[in-house]
Amino acid sequence: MMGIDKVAGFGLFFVGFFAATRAEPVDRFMDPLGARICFANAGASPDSALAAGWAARTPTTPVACPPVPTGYGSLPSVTGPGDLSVPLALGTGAGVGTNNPNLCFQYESLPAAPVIRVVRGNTLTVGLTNTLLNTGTDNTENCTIDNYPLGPPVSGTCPPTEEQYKALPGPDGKFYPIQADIRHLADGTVNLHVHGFSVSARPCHDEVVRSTLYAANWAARIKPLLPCQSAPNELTYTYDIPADHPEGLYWYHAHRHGQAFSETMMGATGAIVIEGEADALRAAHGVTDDVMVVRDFPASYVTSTAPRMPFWDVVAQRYTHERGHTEPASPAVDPRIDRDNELSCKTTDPDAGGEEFTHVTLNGALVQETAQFPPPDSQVLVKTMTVGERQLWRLANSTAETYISPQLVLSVNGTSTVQPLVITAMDGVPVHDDNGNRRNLVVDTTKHPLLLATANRLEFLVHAPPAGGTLYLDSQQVIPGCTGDSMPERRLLRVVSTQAKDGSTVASAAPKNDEDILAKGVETQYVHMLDTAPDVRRVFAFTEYSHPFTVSKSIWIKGPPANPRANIADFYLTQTRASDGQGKPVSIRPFDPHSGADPDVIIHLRGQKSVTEDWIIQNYTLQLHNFHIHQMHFRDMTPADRIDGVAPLLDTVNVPAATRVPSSEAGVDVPGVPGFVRLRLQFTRKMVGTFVFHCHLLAHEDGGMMKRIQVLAD
Ligand SMILES: [Cu+2]
Repeated sequence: MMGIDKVAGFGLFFVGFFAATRAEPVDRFMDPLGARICFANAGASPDSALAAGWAARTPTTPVACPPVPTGYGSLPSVTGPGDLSVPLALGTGAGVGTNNPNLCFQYESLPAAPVIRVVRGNTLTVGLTNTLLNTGTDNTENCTIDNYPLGPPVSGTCPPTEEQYKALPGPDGKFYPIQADIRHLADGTVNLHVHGFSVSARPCHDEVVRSTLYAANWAARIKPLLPCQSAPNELTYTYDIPADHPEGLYWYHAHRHGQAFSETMMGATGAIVIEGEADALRAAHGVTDDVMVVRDFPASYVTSTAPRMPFWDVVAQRYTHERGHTEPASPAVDPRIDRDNELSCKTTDPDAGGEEFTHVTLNGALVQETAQFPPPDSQVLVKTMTVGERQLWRLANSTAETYISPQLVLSVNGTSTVQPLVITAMDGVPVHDDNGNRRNLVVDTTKHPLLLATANRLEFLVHAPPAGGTLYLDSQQVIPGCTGDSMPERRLLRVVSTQAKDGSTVASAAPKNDEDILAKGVETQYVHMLDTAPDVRRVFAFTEYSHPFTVSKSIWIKGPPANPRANIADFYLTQTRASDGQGKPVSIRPFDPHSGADPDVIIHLRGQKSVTEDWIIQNYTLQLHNFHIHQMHFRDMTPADRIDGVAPLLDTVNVPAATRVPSSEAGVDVPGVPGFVRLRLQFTRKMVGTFVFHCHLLAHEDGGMMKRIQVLAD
């Protein structure tokens, strides 16, 4: 039966958030015996000589992040024609709002994390140095997520109240910023993921489970360092970018399991542009680009007008309900899903979500929100273009937890019209038809709203408004489902035009759909993907169970938790069925990076060039999740996701929520038919290795909604 105590009411915010960061005893390599790893600095290191030398070293002062910009500005770039080497330091500073500690990837004295621009076919080397200082007792590990108290203090060696985590700087005078309302393992370790890159998953390349850069004052035990680490807080990543790698916008961010959410939300992100012939063609036509990075942070750090009441939006609703269950091929409900213990909603809870948890920044500057939409122009970030100018806008959703639904609105003489988006690339891949020929995709966002999940990128061509007119970049309201967070409309940017040198006040007519700057490149690696029959079919399930249920049944927590909490959820991703027999019963065991267990999916190439698989990802919950897999792009074959006939090639895709149906209990709604997407993936020899796939709402990922996949050449 569905107990009323499991209902998310006031607790919508907690359901989506606190629950997520709580689940996993993170770093079992430190303490293989279990969840509590709050120990003092004791014991021999696997590499004790190194650790001793390291402990004797006086850590340098953390790199200081540049001040937060007060207005919109283009991001600085690091670029070069061939192989590119980019030394980055992870530093800390003040974010927007009050007492909002930030992280940043700093390159020399640039005013923001650099846009790394590298031409495909070259090698990108990122030498990362972690300058954060850990302020835990004896500079060892702070408490695990599981011991962060939401209620009464937890006894033991861990700090008994969360007040201790708010102290800035730390009691030893050193500074490791801990975001007060984000509960996480705060030991200052970090690593790096290049999102969307089709490169090696081996350590020293794009590997995220084993790779660790410790805090600069780390004096406790360490794992043996990788060959590309000259010190525990340094790691040099090498990315060999294939000559046929899709050209477009990518991004880098912190991916340390248990801290990815916090560190990404605190700003440990940046953009990467992989350049190719399209850039040269645009440059020849005088078309520049502007990289726009959206980040998010907890709304509690800014004083804004009261959160706006969510309202129903028929268009955005499509993303949660209509899409999934009107699809005739909707997969059946897996009989092993525990329908009695799924997270539920009150019937009065809106599908628009609960409290507004995050606010956003654009290229580091705060996006103001006001009680009424739209806000007055004076409160909107402003950018200037020249009359007649065309630009490629490269928009990255680099948030940890926030959806963006971009829309362009042109206002001339008091009349506003939504402009079609002329899209050149999605998730870094130029748009192309099923035969591999490039095209631009013209999308009317009033009819087909685009929903950028955390990590999605969109590249589109923008014409400057005529003199006296204003162009706005908005984010439409997003309906995440009744256990999600509220995502209201946001006005991200307004554009005004300065007069052109020739005095003209209107743009000269551009060729239809900007096809004059459409490169003739062919996406060779994806041409035969759609007409290749899949070798294996798999089904995966996103599930959320109420915390008391999973705690009592889970095998990953020893005994009852010290601090049981009711209104929270646990997050899971399970392979439920597979035509090669790898399907398993639905898991109530969250991802454990150090379990040493077999990968959840094993792909055997058996000497073939590639293996093609079809995956159905089901969402049994009452909120949007999304699916991301490392090292590759996949085809989104879901019929409803096709735009103008194109099945998008993505690295991250939204999975709509389950339908919401009344339960036998009055006043309680439960998940009905799961939402789903149908994906085609092609595994090739360059993917041989072990990597991960997960929900890219990073609180869910940290909370366990992640799995490991291994590609074998055998
Ligand atoms: Cu999720």
